[in-house]
Amino acid sequence: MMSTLGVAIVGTGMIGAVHRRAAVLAGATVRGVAASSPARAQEVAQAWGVPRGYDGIEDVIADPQVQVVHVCTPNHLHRSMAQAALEAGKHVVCEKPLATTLEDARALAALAASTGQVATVPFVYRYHPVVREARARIAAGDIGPLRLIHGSYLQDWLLDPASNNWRVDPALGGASRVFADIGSHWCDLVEWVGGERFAEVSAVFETVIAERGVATGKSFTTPAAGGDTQAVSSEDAAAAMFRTGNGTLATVTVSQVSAGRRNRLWFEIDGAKASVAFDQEDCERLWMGYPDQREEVFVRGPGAGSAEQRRLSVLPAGHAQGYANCFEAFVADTYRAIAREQPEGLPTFEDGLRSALIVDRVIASSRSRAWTPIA
Ligand code: SOE
Repeated sequence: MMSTLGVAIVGTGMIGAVHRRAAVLAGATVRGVAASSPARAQEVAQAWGVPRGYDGIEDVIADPQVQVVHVCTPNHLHRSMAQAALEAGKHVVCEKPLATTLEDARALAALAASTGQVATVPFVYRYHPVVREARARIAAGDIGPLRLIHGSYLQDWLLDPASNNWRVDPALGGASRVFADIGSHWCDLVEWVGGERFAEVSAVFETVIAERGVATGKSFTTPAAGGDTQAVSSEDAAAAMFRTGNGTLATVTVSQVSAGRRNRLWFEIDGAKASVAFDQEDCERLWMGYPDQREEVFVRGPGAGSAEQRRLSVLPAGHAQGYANCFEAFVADTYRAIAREQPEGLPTFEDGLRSALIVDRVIASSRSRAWTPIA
């Protein structure tokens, strides 16, 4: 009998725990965990009930029981950790952004391609069943040639000036914060769903909170106000206009300071025959609008729609699925690829590199204030 896949989780923040749950549900065995210190790794290993708390990445890659390394650390560590794991012959799931520079993303994608190991990046919003439905309908020509793409990705977890996080510090998060962190998801999704690639960009970055409370290491919680503060240099919000290779205009607003918007990734793709819209915070429904006063809402479920929509609908209609299911499907598909299957729409290091290129050009445009080619 084939033994189960052995995996290690590197990084124990919110997303490390999400990776761990998805790995377990996909049938893997979590062999151990690495954290910001050996003591913290031991603590989390105990809490998760996994055999090993690794001292660091060297310890992880030396473990022969580990076939897959999940890199869930702050962004500045992605390159070295993913590289070490690939060079040790492991498959890798690396959090986005794949790297904090285009050069590092290029090196990682080239290394992954040369090893032939599976290397994926969790652009997980591709795994909402109704997103797959939108993609299938657009590919089938249901909305006609694209006329306009628009949308936003808004959050509010950094609205409070007392809140802070490693993402805010360019040394740890990279030169772009909000665009690399969440604008990257929007671009990946819209290019993948709409089937057109952005060819040029004009972008503006805005830092609206100049000073923030000193980072505590605890994200997504409301911190106490009144402590020491530090200057902020990364952007809280951004606006970007793109033009695709086919000439379609796309616009997006991204923000982490928009009250009441917790994780509101929204896009609309308008075609010559119909428009299609998706809202991540209402992710069981896909809206379509027609010029003859008809509107349609497609509801997620295994009983209708495209093959991929049905495949990813693991619960009956009306039994809400969401973010965690997307992550679980993404990790399960990564493991299927390791078993030499070819799951549809699996985001790889090539997609991570594509995203790094877009982010690099968005940053360049925000600095030069000029339309900038994405090539
Ligand atoms: C924080 O902005 C965050 O957790 C991102 O890092 C994720 O990629 C996004 O899916 C949700 O928000």
